[in-house]
Order: sequence, then C-alpha cells, then structure tokens
Amino acid sequence: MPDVDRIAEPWGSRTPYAAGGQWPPRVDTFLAEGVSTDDVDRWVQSASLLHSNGDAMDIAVKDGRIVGVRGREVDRVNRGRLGPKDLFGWQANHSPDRLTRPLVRQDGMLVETDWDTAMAQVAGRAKELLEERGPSSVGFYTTGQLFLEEYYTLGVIAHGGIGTNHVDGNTRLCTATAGAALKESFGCDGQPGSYADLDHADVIALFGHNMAETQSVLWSRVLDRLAGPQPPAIVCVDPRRTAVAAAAAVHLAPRPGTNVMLMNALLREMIQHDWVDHDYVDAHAVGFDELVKMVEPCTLERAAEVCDVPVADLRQAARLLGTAERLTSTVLQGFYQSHQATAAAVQVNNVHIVRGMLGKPGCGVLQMNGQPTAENTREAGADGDLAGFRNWSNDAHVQELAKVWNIEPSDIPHYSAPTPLMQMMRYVEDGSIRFLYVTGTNPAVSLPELCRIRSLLSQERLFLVVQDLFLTETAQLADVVLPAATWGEKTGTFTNADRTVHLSDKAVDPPGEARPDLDILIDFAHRLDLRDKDGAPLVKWRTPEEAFEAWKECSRGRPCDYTGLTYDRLRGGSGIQWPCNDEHPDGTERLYADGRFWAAPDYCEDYGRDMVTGAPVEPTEYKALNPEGRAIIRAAEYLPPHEEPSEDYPFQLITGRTLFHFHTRTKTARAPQLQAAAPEVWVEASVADAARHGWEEGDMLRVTTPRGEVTGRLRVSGIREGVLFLPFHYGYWDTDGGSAPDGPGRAANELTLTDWDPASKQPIFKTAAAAAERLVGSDGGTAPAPTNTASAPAGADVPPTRGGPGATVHEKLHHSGTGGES
Ligand SMILES: Nc1nc2c(c(=O)[nH]1)N[C@H]1C(S)=C(S)[C@@H](COP(=O)(O)OP(=O)(O)OC[C@H]3O[C@@H](n4cnc5c(=O)[nH]c(N)nc54)[C@H](O)[C@@H]3O)O[C@H]1N2
Ligand SMILES: Nc1nc2c(c(=O)[nH]1)N[C@H]1C(S)=C(S)[C@@H](COP(=O)(O)OP(=O)(O)OC[C@H]3O[C@@H](n4cnc5c(=O)[nH]c(N)nc54)[C@H](O)[C@@H]3O)O[C@H]1N2
Ligand SMILES: [Mo]
Repeated sequence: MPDVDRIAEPWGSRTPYAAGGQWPPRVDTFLAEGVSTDDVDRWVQSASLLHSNGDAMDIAVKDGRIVGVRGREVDRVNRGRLGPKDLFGWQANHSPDRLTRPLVRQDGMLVETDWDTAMAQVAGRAKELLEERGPSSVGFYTTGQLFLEEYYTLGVIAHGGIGTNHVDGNTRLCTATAGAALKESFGCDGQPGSYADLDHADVIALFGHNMAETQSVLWSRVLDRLAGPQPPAIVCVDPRRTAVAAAAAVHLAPRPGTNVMLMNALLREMIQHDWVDHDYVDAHAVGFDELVKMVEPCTLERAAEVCDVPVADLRQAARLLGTAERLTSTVLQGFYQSHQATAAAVQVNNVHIVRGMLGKPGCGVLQMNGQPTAENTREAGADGDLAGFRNWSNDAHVQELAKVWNIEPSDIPHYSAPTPLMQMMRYVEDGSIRFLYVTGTNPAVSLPELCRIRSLLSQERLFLVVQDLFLTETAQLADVVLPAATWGEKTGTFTNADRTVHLSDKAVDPPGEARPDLDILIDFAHRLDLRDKDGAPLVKWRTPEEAFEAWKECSRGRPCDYTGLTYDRLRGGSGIQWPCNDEHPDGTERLYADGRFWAAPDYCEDYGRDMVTGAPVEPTEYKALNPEGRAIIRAAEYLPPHEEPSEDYPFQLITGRTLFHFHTRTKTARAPQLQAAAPEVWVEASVADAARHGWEEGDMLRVTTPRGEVTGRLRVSGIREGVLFLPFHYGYWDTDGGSAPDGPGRAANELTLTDWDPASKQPIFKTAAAAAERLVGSDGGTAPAPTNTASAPAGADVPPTRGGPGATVHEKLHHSGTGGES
C-alpha cells in the first residue's frame, strides 16, 4: 500500500490496463492527522462535490465530526480513486467561520437573528412584491452544487407556485452549452456516452477540456490506458500546454475563439476523404448536405491561418478523428465559454454523427458538465427549463407537468423561453426584478464584469437573499443571509456528467443553526402559502426521500427517467445511470444504441435555436425539418470573436481553473493542502511574449481591459503566444478573517465582458482583449502557481509543488490479471 503525496502527484499511482479491459481498482484513503482507520466510528456513503466526475466515496466520521474520506471500490465511476480536491476539500466543512445563524441587514449592517425573523422578512418581501408588481419582479439564481431534491423543490416553487419565468442556475455560466448542443443535435439533453467508453476508445479527443485538472480521476483512467497495451491516441485542442496536451499525439493550440473554423476544417477533411458512415447518416440523421456545403470553404490552409495552427497538425488530427475505430470525444469550457459556443460544441456532435460513432462501446461524445449536480439543475428545471426535460413550447408537455403538480397549465409560465441569467441581471439593473434569491453561488466573483455586478447587487431597491455556508463576497451585499448545511450534513442525490446517480447521505450535523437547503425552501413555500388547485400545499414533501419519490413521478416517461431508482438501491453498491425504469432496470450505459433519438417533434425537449441569432426554431419549422426525430446535423459558419486584440489591448485573455482550487475557493481555500498549492492569483504568459517585453518569472504584472485591472505575479508557461491566462478563483475575500485584503484587483472577472453565446446564453469568459505591463520586478520571487499543471514553468527554476507529510494519501492497489502496480 503506497503512501503518496497527492499534491505532488495529483493522479496517484498507475494501474495500467489494456483496451477493452476493466479499469483496475485503486482505493485512496485520506484521514486527518492522528486518526487511523481503527478510530473511525462509521463510514457514510457519498460522492465528490468539487467537480462533475461523481467520484464515489465514503465519509469517515469520528465523534460526530468528519475525519476523512475513502474512495468506493465498487463504483463504476472511480473504482476507489479520489482526486486532490476530493481528498482534502472536506476540511472546509469544519471551518470556524461557517455561518451558524441567519443574518439580516439593520442600519446598513448584517446582524445575527433567529430563523423566524429572517424567513418572515424573506417571505414578507416576496409577498409584497407579488401583490404590487407580480411574479416577474421575483427571480431565483441557483447553482450546480445543491441536490436533485432541492432543485426540484425550487423549480416547483418558482414555476408552479410563484409563476415566474426568471429562474436560472450558475449552470448558465457552466454547462448551458452542453445542454444546448445536445438539444440542437439530438433534440434533448442527456449525455450520449459513458465514462466506460474510455476503456475501449482508440482515439480520445478533448476539445477545450483540461481533464487532467478538472476531472482528475477521469484523467487517471486515461493515464492508465496510456500506460497499458494498445494505448489510445490523444487529440488535444487547447491554447495552453496542459497535461492533456503533453500526453497528446496531436496538440492543436488554436487562437482563442476560433473553434468553429477549426472544427469545420476537420469536418471538411473527413468528408474529402470520405471518412463518413453514409449508411448511418442516411438512416439516422438529417442535414448532412448543408454541412458539406458549409464546410466547403474551410480548407486546412484557411483554418491554419485563422486558428494559427500548422496545416500538418490539422491534417493529422483529422486523420485520427476520421479513421478511429472507436472515437470518444469530450467538450468543455474552451468551447462553451466563447462567442460561438453552441455552434462549436455541435460540430463535435457532428463528427460523431457523420462517423456513426454513437451508442457503441468506445464511441461516446461527452458534452461535459462541470459542477457535481449541474445535470440535476437542468433535469429538474432549476435552470429555467421545465422539469423532466419538458418542452416549454409544447402545450402537451406543459399540461402533463401541470397534472403532475396538480395545478392549471396556465399557472406555469411558458409564454416565452425562460429568462437566462445575464438577462435577469439586466432586469435587476433596470429595476424590474426587485427580489433575487441566490442559493449556492457567488456571483460577486463568478459573473463577468464584476464592477457592474457589484453595483447592481448592492442597489437599495433590490432585496437580495443569499443562502450559503460562508459570508462570501455576494453574501456581504445581501439583505438576508441564510446559513445552509452542505454536503456531508444533509442527504440527497446527484447525477454526474455521465448520468450516474449517486446518493449522498448525511454524515454529521450542520454547525449551529445551519439548515439543509431543502428545509429552507420548503419553509419558504409554506410561508408563501403556495397551494395546488385543490387547496392542498403545493410542496407535499418534507424529507429528501419524499422529494425524490415526487421527482420520480415527474420524470416518469421522460428521457431522464428515475422511476427504477430508490434510495435503498443507491446504497451499498455503485451509482446507477439514468434512464432507470422498467425497461432498463439496471440503468443505461449508453444512449442512442439503436440509432433512435429523443428528437421526435412531440417528445423532444427543444426545437433548437438559430445558432447565430439565438431565435428559437418554430415548432412547425422543426416538424418540417425533422418529422421522424432523427439526429440533426447543424452546420455553422465561423464568425470572429467579438473583442479582438488591438493596439491598446494587444493580448487575448483567457480565464479558467487550476487543479487545486474550486471556483471562488470558498471550500478549497479552507483546506490547507489545497490552499498552499496555489495561494494567490498569478498571470501566465508565453516565453515569446515574456522575451519580447523583457519580463521574467515572478515579475508583478498589471493586466487591464476596458472593464478593470488585476495584478499578479507572472508565470512564464507553455501557453501560446499572444495569450494571457488568469485563474478565476481569487475574489477579494481571504481566509484570514473573511475581510478584503486587497479589495477588488485580483478577480479575473474584473476584466471579462458582458457578452454571451446567442444560442446557449452562456457568458464568454475565454476571449477578451487585454493589455499587460510590469509594475515591479520579481526580486527573486516566483509566481504562486503550481508547477505540475498547465501552469508549469517553461524554463525558470521554480521549486516544485509539494504537499509534504500533511498531504500523504494511502493507495491500496490490486494485483489482478488486467493490470499491475507501477
Ligand atoms: N480543479 C478544478 N476542477 C474543476 C473545477 C474547478 O474549479 N477546479 N470546476 C468544475 C467546473 S464547474 C467546470 S465547468 C469544469 C471546467 O473544466 P475545463 O473546461 O476543463 O476548465 P477550464 O480551465 O475552464 O477550461 C479548459 C481549457 O479551455 C482552454 N481554452 C481557453 N480558450 C479556448 C479556446 O478558445 N479554444 C479551446 N479549444 N480551448 C480554450 C483553456 O486553456 C483551458 O485549459 O471543471 C470542473 N472541475
Ligand atoms: N472568469 C471566469 N469566470 C467563471 C468561469 C471561468 O472559467 N472564468 N467559470 C464559470 C463556471 S463554469 C462556474 S460553474 C461558475 C462557478 O461560480 P460560483 O457558483 O459562484 O462558484 P462557487 O465558489 O462554487 O460558489 C458556490 C457557493 O455555494 C456555496 N455552497 C456550497 N455548498 C452549498 C450548499 O450545500 N448549499 C448552499 N446554499 N451553498 C453552498 C459555497 O460556499 C459558494 O459560496 O463560475 C463561472 N465563472
Ligand atoms: Mo462550471
């Protein structure tokens, strides 16, 4: 049983395996200092919360406190492995600065109060506004980090009770494009592929996805394939030299914002060589001819120029995609957070449709999620869509939902598409939304153009409710702050990026008076006296399990059918993939195995949108285009990014994440091993740009856009020339007392722009024009950036990132026929 420093070696020991084999187990355990396995009172089943991979784990409990975690060997997702955030992140639960009592604003200050007073204010203000201004004055902004039961309850309250169309999740910033791209191509959300496809693939292509850092356990699976017989070839499309790029057979590092051109050229090359499964396309798809026409002008030479990528590399990538026998693709923020997000993501679906590579082992497309429960936000309708992937523009779907909720169809807002978050913020700005209830997200750090966001969230006329664990940057602007229980302190289910449903059981009590989000939402519903059409309470459940049972009924007959699952079935073994029902009692590994899609006009979730204007496709138009419910090949023309470099702002700025932190760091900054690995913001620039400007590792740089500025030390990394990178984790809050040490000036979103993809409405975090200048020299210091990630130094001698004894993790390796210990 090796002991491994899992900050220094984030992916742990290798367990190589061959194509088509079973991924060998490896059980990772981390316990607090001084605690041994014998000391643990009980192990409570859960799954990881700090990304979308759904690594199954057991929580170790001793004397009513969480003292560690252990991976679950039986689970299909991770077979016992855990990533650095899984291993160390739980320590934040016990942070001394957790919120333990509700806070209300009095004479400008937030002061502690009791639950009754706080909730009376929340419900009271909502009622007043509903009477004076109607449902459109009320908005809800939630997350991808609560549980399914909580989203479903929130959706029932907002859509079924209050009747507002202003409901969205931070999934809008995250996986709105995953949902949109799946709807465009297959008529419905739902991940076609499965993680098990990685076991079979001979080519694995990652499009704008730094899997090594953002789904580190899934990357271990790829590394184990690479270390075994018949390794797959990796194709990486990313402007940074990530660990994925380093492992790739071909690394395309395009100019940010040129993904559609790149994809069109790859598709054109595939069509030219006739690497097309014509039988599949003829039988199961519409739109192929339009694609052929659209990509015709996009030669490799033209793409090489626009994307600034060598022709030979494009050719090699096209050959790999075109001749793979089993192709698995993943797509994430490098595609989703840009101006043609949906159009680009859809081209990856097109590669799979054109090659007939869907629904077979090794032939998956994974339009990834980012957050642990983002899938549930979308299924349950907390992102504004109607629960159960129902189509808001199909009256029959609205009627069906009204029946489930026992209300009138006219009570459910469906007169127009749901209001996306950035539009909700506009309504807050112009004063038509007067009440905003924020759960589990920190928009004062995570939304673009923070200067604007701060000013509109702190307006007098807006009543802002923030439900969180900590007094975040956003909570500090609130009128009422509600202390929530979190993972480990409440029970619920969640679904990862490959449709695997896990149960997370309560392990310990929440601190002080903190309450589960579900309880708070139900309390809110009762105080508003929301009722169904027979006068019974609209929200009829009290416990998570009752909420789950209610959700199951809502999901019945829909693609995300949960009717075959129970809490009991989810305990003890592996997570299970939906749909799980009478027809698929053990869940469903891959969708569309029979070439049949959920795209029939009367069943589909969405009729799609024009990917350039964003206008919804009319039902009649959709019926004419796709009467038989086939896969839809949607072609798109490349359009240049909206904000291009200029003389004043010569760089392209991209933002994103690093391995050791999660988002705005409310949890990972409170886990010492993770915080130490990346304690402060930094700026990345290329070797060529550093040389040109005479900059060196550790110099203090100021990065500016028309929206604001950020200062941080320079890391000269393997990023492409002309591009700067900033991690977006660092707000103005800090761990040493929740104050604002530097004030604004370190959050990447001071710099980003208010703009979005027309189809998915996902904001653009990955292309902005920026300037950079040196403020002071390095003085021998280095950037506070990890050395074993995409931020690895390109040349300078920087001490390697280590966790030390406090980061030692036990790994139990198995010796079996399929793999071995390294
Ligand atoms: N460690 C860690 N893991 C996480 C999270 C976290 O905060 N920390 N968050 C989770 C969440 S919610 C999400 S959404 C996922 C996100 O996971 P990822 O999408 O993998 O992460 P990002 O760093 O946002 O972006 C991925 C890559 O896109 C590249 N990129 C930027 N611009 C372009 C472009 O124009 N074209 C292409 N092709 N690539 C581009 C960047 O260089 C970056 O390496 O991670 C999840 N996992
Ligand atoms: N510049 C830039 N900006 C970005 C991105 C980027 O790549 N670049 N990525 C975007 C993406 S993909 C995402 S997902 C967003 C993430 O942005 P946010 O959602 O703002 O990030 P988090 O820090 O995860 O915020 C979650 C909040 O929920 C709280 N919380 C945790 N568990 C619970 C719970 O059980 N109940 C309640 N009530 N609260 C809880 C946490 O303390 C935290 O304050 O950021 C987006 N913003
Ligand atoms: Mo995300």
